[in-house]
Amino acid sequence: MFLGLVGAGALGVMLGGALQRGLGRVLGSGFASLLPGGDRFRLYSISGDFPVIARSTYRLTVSGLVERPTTFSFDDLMAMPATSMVATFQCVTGWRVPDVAWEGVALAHILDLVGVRGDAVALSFESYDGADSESLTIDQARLPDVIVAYRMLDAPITVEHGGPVRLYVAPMYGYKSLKWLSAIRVVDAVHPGFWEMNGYPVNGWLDGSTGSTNPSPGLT
Ligand SMILES: Nc1nc2c(c(=O)[nH]1)N[C@H]1C(S)=C(S)[C@@H](COP(=O)(O)O)O[C@H]1N2
Ligand SMILES: [Mo]
Repeated sequence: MFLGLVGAGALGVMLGGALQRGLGRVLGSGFASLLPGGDRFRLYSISGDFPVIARSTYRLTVSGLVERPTTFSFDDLMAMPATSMVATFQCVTGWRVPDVAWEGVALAHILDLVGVRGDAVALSFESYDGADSESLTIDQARLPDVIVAYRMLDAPITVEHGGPVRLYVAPMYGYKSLKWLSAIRVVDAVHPGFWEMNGYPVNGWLDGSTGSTNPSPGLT
C-alpha cells in the first residue's frame, strides 16, 4: 500500500522548509537518542518541540457547535469516570507497540457534558505545539475506545508522549492520537488534519476500511 511505503525521508521531501527540519530532528538519524528506556515507541513531533505543560496550568477548551462551551482543567478530567484499555499502538509507517495500557476519559463523556448541537458533523483537535491538528466525525469520536488520555504505559503520560493529556484513538493509526491536546472545536464539516493534508487517510481505521464509519471498530 502506498501510504505504508512513505517513510520519514519521503515525508520530509514532501514537506520542505521548517517542517522538514522539525521532522528531520525527530525522524532522522538523531531520533534514536530521543527514545526513552525501551518502551519501543518512536517519539514524533512535527513542530520539533516537545512542549512542557504543567498539570496545574493544563486546559482543554471545548467550543464550537455545543450548548455549553467549557474549559476543563487537568483535575476536572481526573474527576470524570475513567476508561482504560490495553491495545497495540500502530503507526501507519509500520512500527507498532503491543499491549500498551491507556487510561483517560471517554471523549463521548466530554461531548455529553458540553452538549453537541444537532448541526455538528465533526471535531477538530488542536495541540499545544501549534502545529499538529486532527479530525474525527462525531460518530467516530463517540466510539467507546476513543479517549482523552492522561495515563499511558502504566504511568502519567510523559512530555515526549504528549502529556499531560493526549488523544488516544484506539481503532485508528497512531497519527490520529494527537499529543499535547489543547482544544476541541465542534464543527459542521470534517477539516482534514496535518497528517491527512500530507497524504494519510482521513478515516484512519487500522483494518484498512476507508469509510467514515466502520462496522467493527476498535478492539477485538
Ligand atoms: N502533536 C503531535 N501529535 C502527534 C504527532 C506529532 O508529530 N505531533 N505524531 C503522530 C503520529 S504519526 C504518531 S505514530 C504518534 C506517535 O506517538 P508517540 O510520539 O507517543 O510515539 O503520535 C501522533 N500524534
Ligand atoms: Mo505515525
